Amino acid sequence: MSRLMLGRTLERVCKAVLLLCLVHFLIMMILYFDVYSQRFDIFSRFNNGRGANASRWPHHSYYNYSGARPNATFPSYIPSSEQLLPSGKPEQNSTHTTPKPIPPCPEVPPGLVGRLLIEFSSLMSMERVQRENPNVTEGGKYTPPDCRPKQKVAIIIPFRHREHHLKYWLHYLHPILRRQKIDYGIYIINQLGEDTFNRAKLLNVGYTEALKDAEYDCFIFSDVDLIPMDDRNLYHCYDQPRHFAIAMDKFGFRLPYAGYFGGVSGLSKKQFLKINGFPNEYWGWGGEDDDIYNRITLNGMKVSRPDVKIGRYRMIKHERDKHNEPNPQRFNKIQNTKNTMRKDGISSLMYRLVSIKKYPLYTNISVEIGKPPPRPLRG
Ligand code: BGN
Repeated sequence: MSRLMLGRTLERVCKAVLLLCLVHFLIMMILYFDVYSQRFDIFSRFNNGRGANASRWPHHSYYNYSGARPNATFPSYIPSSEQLLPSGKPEQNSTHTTPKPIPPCPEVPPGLVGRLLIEFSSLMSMERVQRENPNVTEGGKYTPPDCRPKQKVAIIIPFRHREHHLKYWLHYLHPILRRQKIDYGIYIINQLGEDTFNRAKLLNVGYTEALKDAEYDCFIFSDVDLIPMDDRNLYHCYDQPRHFAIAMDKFGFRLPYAGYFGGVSGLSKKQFLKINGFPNEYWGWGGEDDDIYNRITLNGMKVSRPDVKIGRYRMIKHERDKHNEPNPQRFNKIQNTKNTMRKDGISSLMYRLVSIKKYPLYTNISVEIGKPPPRPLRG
């Protein structure tokens, strides 16, 4: 009898041990496949479009979003922390957990540092600036990888013979814009030939050409020699046309006059079209920014500005440019904005596009914009 009891007990113990083994085996299998699938996924991210095995792994949509591309100058096979962040788009062909959607970018970006030390004495080379900004993609574009910005911003720089300034501008601005979580593209609008410079017409060209390239909704117009001294001066568009460069070193860090709108300004597409863009007929230095200011106020808008402590700028010192002499007609012209703005502007813009070159840190658009009309003979 007791033997029978012992036998049954032993049988039960054996069954229990067997069951435990089975459960243990099942848990091991689940864990094994889970870890394996994660490794599979990470591995595919390492190889996306780059390694010899790239085509074997599925393409993940977030690569398109972050703008990374084959042949990009990222260190090979080492994904940056930014690249490994999930995108807002669901991954196709994925059999496991869906990635977290990308949140909208915060109103105040968390990584800003405030006041910046800006100097132009250290040697600057384009290679150095390229090395410092590996996440900027071809044509000078960048999209934050970890949040969704509300606006897409085109930064337009009128240009002629200022390569030295451009290096500093790119050196300082790319990291600032990245910290500000701006989705942006940089467009250098290069006036070909040696005829009189026309800043506002080049800005109109920049607006037009940037829109052919991507669906921008905000346009920031910046001189190449102006560097913001505070990264809290956020380069996006506002409810009203924005004047950013309100406190330049050359004006003693003050606004030179109440209606000043020069240096760096920004308008949304809607604001820009409301004023028929900028005037095309200001040849040479001065007045075009005042005309733009007039257009803004005449169309019922007013200029918005940052705090004077934040809107500080350093200007890179330089000689006055050749072929950009003060325009003697500017005094008369700014009195007439009301009569000229409907016919002279983005609606009447004419130019010849000569080339578009995409460099690692900017897009260079070279154009012929003509020359000033002959002055009427006196008498
Ligand atoms: C103003 C210029 C602006 C220039 C600022 C700062 C004119 C128009 C006639 C009064 N305006 O005087 O274009 O940005 O100085 O340099 O010259």
